[in-house]
Amino acid sequence: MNTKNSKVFIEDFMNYVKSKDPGQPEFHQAVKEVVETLADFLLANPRYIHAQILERMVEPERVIQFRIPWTDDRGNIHINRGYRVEMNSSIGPYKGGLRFHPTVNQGILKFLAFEQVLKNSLTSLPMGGGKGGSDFDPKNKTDNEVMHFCQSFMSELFRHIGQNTDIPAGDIGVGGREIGFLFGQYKRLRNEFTGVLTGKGIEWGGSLIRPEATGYGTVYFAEEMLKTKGDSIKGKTVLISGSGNVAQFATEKVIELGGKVVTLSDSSGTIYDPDGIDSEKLAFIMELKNIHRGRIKEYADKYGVQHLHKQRPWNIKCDVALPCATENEIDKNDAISLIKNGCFVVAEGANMPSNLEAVHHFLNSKILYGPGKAANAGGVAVSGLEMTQNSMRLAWSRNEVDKKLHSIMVDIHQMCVEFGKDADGYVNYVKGANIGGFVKVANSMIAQGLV
Ligand code: NDP
Ligand code: 2IT
Repeated sequence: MNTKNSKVFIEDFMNYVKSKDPGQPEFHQAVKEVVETLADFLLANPRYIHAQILERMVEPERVIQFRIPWTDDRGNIHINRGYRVEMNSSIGPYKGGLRFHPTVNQGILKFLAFEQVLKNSLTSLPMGGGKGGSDFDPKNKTDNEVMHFCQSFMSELFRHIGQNTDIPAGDIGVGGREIGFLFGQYKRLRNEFTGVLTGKGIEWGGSLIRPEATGYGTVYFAEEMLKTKGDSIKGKTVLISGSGNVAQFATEKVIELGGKVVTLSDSSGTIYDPDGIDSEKLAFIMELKNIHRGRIKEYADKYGVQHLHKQRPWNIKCDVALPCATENEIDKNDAISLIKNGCFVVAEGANMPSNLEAVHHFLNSKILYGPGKAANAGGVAVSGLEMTQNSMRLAWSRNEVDKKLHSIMVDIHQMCVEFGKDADGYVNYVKGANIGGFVKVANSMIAQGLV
């Protein structure tokens, strides 16, 4: 196999992956992005090919699928499907979020778990990779219904997880409220209080800065990328998509660093505020989204700005784009439009928000492009720090955790530069993140034998 050139290598490997699981396009996409940038490295380091590391890495160590029956407030019975993909435990226990969204299926969770393995490795903390969730839609459900669903979900999941085995956290549709209900049920079933979940409330074992960590980390990463050009976020016009956990705290950090965020969005559309979202307006959004669970359009109504119905932010002029909503929210046309309008930094708060054509366009245009597995690793990194604090039965101050988060993001950026610098000096952060994340996992797999 190592005599083949990389194009053939990539094609052969993708045929292998697709023939095994033909119905999982998002998983194929995530694997392809990695294999495209790893091929030359693997061909130059054939021991990874001989050990079939890639073939092993695309095969989850375990996939759990289960039934989740629950009743709504009117007494109607609903059946959802739950999953946990335990992808790779070579450098630590499985670690990764839970997503509650109607689009969740095994292929989506495999893409997320595959990304998570490399991302967690990049953090330098001892965490393997996993991802789980359900096709349950938390929209328009009462707190009581969400609690009953979470209790039913955990009534099966609890037997598969544990503080040294698999430690879930939040993702789309799973925030502080859901983690609370899930933790309560785990504790009740196991009769033990452990750090089995991260993103816990601050009064019961959570870490300061965990809610902020993904958004802050993404902006720290963008700031590091800008530094390589002697530049900074200060004074930059920034587009952000989404208006959930990651988007909110990315906005907060951009404001703090002197940038101007002009958009946020949800699945119904985008608000465009040319004057910029300031701290007061952000507080309104946080209350709207986290307490009233309303739609972003209400911001447009309140502040008299445009709501672009069913549109994404990417046609608006900016310097920096931070996609923080969901996968494949930037296609090739969006990428072209972004660059045409002057955007020269893209840092991904979301997982795989750019499709492959968009990624190729960013790289070919030689802009600063930070892929999700590097740029959004701050969330899981602080989850790792939450696990450390739980093990020590201690809690660190806000400043201490934030400093550690910042230094982890600086280190990840540095690793991307080390492994991703092309001959012409351009830093291909995709290549850097993929090789940087891969090596430790691959070496550990070889050291641990065929398991
Ligand atoms: P939230 O559920 O808090 O917010 C998600 C936001 O994205 C909402 O505004 C939502 O709008 C929007 N969104 C979700 N799906 C779609 C869709 N199909 N089309 C358009 N908009 C959509 O999730 P998070 O902020 O936690 O997660 C956002 C992204 O960041 C995800 O890709 C996640 O995997 C990633 N991520 C999250 C981390 C974390 O710590 N939470 C860590 C690393 C990455 P609506 O309400 O209308 O659905
Ligand atoms: O995609 C991600 O990194 C997350 N959703 C966070 C995972 C975690 O375990 O904190």
